[in-house]
Amino acid sequence: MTRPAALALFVAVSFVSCAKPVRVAQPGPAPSLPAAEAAPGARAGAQAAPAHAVIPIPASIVVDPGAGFVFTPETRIAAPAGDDQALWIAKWLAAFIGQAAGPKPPDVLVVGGPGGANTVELALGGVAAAGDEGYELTVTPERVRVVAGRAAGLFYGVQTLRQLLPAFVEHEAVLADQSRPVSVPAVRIADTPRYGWRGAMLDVSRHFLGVDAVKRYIDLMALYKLNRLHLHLSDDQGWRIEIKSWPNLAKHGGSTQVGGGPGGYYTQEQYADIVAYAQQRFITVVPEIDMPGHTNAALASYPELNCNGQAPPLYTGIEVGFSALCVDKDVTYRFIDDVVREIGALTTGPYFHMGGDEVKTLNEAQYAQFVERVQAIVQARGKTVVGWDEIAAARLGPGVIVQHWRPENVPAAAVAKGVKVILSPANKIYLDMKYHPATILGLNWAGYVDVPDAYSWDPLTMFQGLTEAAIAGVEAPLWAETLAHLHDFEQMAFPRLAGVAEIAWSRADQRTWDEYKVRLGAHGARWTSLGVTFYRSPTVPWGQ
Ligand code: TNX
Repeated sequence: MTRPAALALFVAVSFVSCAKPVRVAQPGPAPSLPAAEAAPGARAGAQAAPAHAVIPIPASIVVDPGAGFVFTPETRIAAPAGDDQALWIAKWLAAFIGQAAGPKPPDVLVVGGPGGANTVELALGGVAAAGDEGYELTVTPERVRVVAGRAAGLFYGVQTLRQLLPAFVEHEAVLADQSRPVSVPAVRIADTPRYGWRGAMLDVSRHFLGVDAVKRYIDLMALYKLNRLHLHLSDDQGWRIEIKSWPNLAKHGGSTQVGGGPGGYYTQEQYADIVAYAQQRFITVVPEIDMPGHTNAALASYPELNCNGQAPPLYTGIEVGFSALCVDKDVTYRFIDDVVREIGALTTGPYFHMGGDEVKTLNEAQYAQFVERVQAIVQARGKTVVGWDEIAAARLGPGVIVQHWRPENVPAAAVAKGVKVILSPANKIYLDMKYHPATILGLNWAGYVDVPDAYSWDPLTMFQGLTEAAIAGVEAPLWAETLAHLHDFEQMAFPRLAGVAEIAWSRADQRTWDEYKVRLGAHGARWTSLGVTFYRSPTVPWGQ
């Protein structure tokens, strides 16, 4: 694995990385499904049309080859009385169908009991598919029924229904005179996720992405039942969120980006709007302020955060590891407390990501003390600490979550401390890694990661010494040194992000690349309808 000089620099000398190279457990071939339990798609030959193309594959799905449900202009969507989230989901579905099946979107009704014939019924109640996010979806010629214990499950059931609908419905501007049969196959699905943390990270620091672009990514995450959006809000090249008590962070620190472009930042109102937009789609925003390293933008904005009292110039290159807050000054901790307080108050979710990666200018004791002090600040502000795997070198309290990114590092130190881990192995799901040597965008320090490589691994066997209970889940970071526009981000995320979602949601014994690639191929048409830029990897049999 070669890391380009600019980025390799620090990982190689990092005092927080493991001293000895440790063998990484190689994932074996994924077990194939026993014939009796095989999902219908699994029986299709590699190039044959799958019986369904739902991603992530549900825990249990039976497709009935008989007649399915057909939306007509009279089809109604019924929501249970007294639940605002369920009503919002029903309206979302009506807007999604739009004019695809008739002259106007389906009517939404609020009902006390069953919705009747020609209805898509959303119901809250006890279902066999347990948990906060599970659901059951039944489609017959008479009606569609989604039942879940909680609203999140209804939302996921509706996303599954969405994927069973023809791809043309995804077009935003389907007009009534273009309508055509909108049918769903008859199915019985009972579904529940493997992991509670199913994440994607956007690096909006190296290149800034505006609010609409972030919302677009949120929408695409929702299609695949991802539920954590980690926003990397600060780095050497840019500070991207307004902090009212330290205004120069955004004003000066946010004024540029890699390559010297104009940068940008979210006002507090805009950030709160992103948080609310994500929350409606059952996605929790995880804000990251990376520290003590990756802080040049902050150091450039406030001289007092530097040990020598002098602000460095803004930085627009892609080196890492050269900057650090002055960890011996009290003002540093007042600064951090203000930042955690303001961002924490705007963030409805429980998490605060403190970064902690790639620091080369501090010694081990300084680093560990810093992590412990910040941990206390974050906890005092009522938030759960998340940090990159380097933080496992410090004393961590219960409830801390460690995000594993370095393929050569094993999570043993973190697991021994009783914390949970998020798996983001760079050689598998760093979405900024090039697909192959001719890929224009991206980096290659962790290797080339084509679509089968990103899919064909299992969280439990990826690293030595992990137990299922220690794994909070899986997250795919998208670093943006080389990505200037949303379509660049999309080109690197798709198709790989869909596979990440399946790794995080579906059981290992349900997954094989040969079966998955056929379902994945069917999503090309959906992405085309949505206008998503994606890489047409020759490893995937793309449908029409
Ligand atoms: C490593 S992952 C980094 C980032 C870079 C990325 C590029 C991590 C915690 N640090 O600063 O952007 O590699 O792939």
